[in-house]
Amino acid sequence: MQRSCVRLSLAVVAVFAIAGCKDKPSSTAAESATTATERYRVRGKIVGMSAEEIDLHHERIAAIRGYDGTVKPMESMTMPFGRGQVSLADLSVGDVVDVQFTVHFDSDPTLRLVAIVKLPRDTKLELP
Ligand SMILES: [Cu+2]
Repeated sequence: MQRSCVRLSLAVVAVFAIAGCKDKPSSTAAESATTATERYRVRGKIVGMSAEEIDLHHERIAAIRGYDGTVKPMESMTMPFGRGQVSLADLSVGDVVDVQFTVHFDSDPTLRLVAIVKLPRDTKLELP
């Protein structure tokens, strides 16, 4: 089942390539077809940031798929999240946020934000 889905995705990519779809480079289309696009959600506190990423001290994530494909919990930790398509303009260190992100083990940045919502600063987080 899994295998036939991958084959179908590749066939779809091939059709787009043949159709001469110029919206995206073919490598991007292939990547989106083969990379898991599972979306995760977690809350945390911004402890560092640049124009391109935030360092988020996040709460425990109950289930997340790792490099090897297995799904496990991830304990609370600080990790960098690339801004992806999200604007970081209104954010600053110390903000408490609720983020949604995707994971891309085959390209940088590995973690990419797809949504970020600022929470009240006094929101109680479960951070060790
Ligand atoms: Cu983490």
